[in-house]
Order: sequence, then C-alpha cells, then structure tokens
Amino acid sequence: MTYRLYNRPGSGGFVVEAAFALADEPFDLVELDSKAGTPLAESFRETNPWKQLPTLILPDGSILTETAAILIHLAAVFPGKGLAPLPGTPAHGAFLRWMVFASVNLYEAVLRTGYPQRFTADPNAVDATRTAAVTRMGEALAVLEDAVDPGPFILGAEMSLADVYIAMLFAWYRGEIEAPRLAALKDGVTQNAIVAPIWRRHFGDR
Ligand SMILES: N[C@@H](CCC(=O)N[C@@H](CS)C(=O)NCC(=O)O)C(=O)O
Repeated sequence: MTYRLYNRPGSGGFVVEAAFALADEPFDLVELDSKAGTPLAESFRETNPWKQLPTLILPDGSILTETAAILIHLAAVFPGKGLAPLPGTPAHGAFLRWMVFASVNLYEAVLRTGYPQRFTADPNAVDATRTAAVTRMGEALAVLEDAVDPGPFILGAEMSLADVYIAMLFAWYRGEIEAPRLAALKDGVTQNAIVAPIWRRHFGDR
C-alpha cells in the first residue's frame, strides 16, 4: 500500500502534496467533496477523530494528522530530497522551531478567523474573536518577517518544507502587513517549478 492523502482543494493538504512532489514520491489523493471554511462530514471522524485535513494514511495503515507532524515525518522518511535539514543539526532545530511556530500561531489563528464561533461562548463576540485572530496572526507574521534573515528563505538560501508551509499561511492572511521578506519567500515558493502547478491548482494566483 502507498500513502493516501485526504485533502480538499484550497486546504492545508496543499503543502503535503507539495512535499510528495518535491520528494518525487507517489501517493494516492482522496479529494473530499467539501467547501473550504465548512466543517467536514461527520463520517470523516472515523478517519480522523478531530475531523480535519490534511489526514495522511501511511503505508502500514496508521493515521497521521497535523500538518507539521506530517511534514516533519515525510522529511525524515525521504532524506536527501531537500525537504528539511539533517536531524540533529542546528538548522534542523530552526526548522522544527518554525514548523511548530507556524502551526500553533498561524494555522491556529486561521482557524479562529474561519470558525470564530468555536472559540467564544458569546454569540455577540464572534466578530471580535475573528478580528482578534487576524491581529494575532499579523503579530506572528511580523515575528517571521524578522526571522527571514538573511533570506530569501526562513533557513537561508535553501527552500525547505517550512517555507512552503509559511508561504501558504501567509497567503491566507486577511489583514494588512508590510512584509517584503515574507513576500519574497512566498515568491520563491510559488515560482518553484515543482510547487508552482500544485499551488495554482489550490490557490490560483493568490
Ligand atoms: N491543526 C491542524 C489544522 C488543520 C485544519 O485546520 N484544516 C482545515 C482545512 S485547511 C480543516 O480541516 N477544517 C475543517 C474543520 O476544522 O472543521 C493542522 O495543523 O493540520
């Protein structure tokens, strides 16, 4: 059995598809019939009890969820493909740092903007919850903007999966931010010959 990725167009599974493409490794794609910004069908809970995408089934049948965990795992499974620095090196420490930072601060804020009603018990506070999430995401992006030094990528000259992940989350940001380094990082990702067609399929010219 090969890898099976559950995803839907325009969702975070884009970066997992990009990881397989960069590694030049095959996988089966299961595209769920579901619109971005809407909860997945209740039946999907059997596959992922947290009912989110991306969800990856490994060749041995085990289930892997959480985008950062999936990407870190694939980088370890496919070494030498330029997905991430070598484990144990300081660069790998930085890779882990920004992967986790992006997950807990950016991706989480995206969820609070998309599903604000989950994050407040006060029906009158839904808009304020969304607004606060956009603000918080902007603050996290500002930290990343400073961290892209010297660039053009988060770890320096070489693109890693952390950049593909950050570029996607940056593209999803709905607020205003002056972030020329992140813009250049995103350009580097979207202009990568392998990533570009996958990006276009999911996000068009965003
Ligand atoms: N913590 C998860 C978040 C994944 C996530 O929010 N996925 C969205 C699609 S981009 C989703 O499944 N949304 C449906 C829902 O939350 O009900 C991760 O890092 O993978």
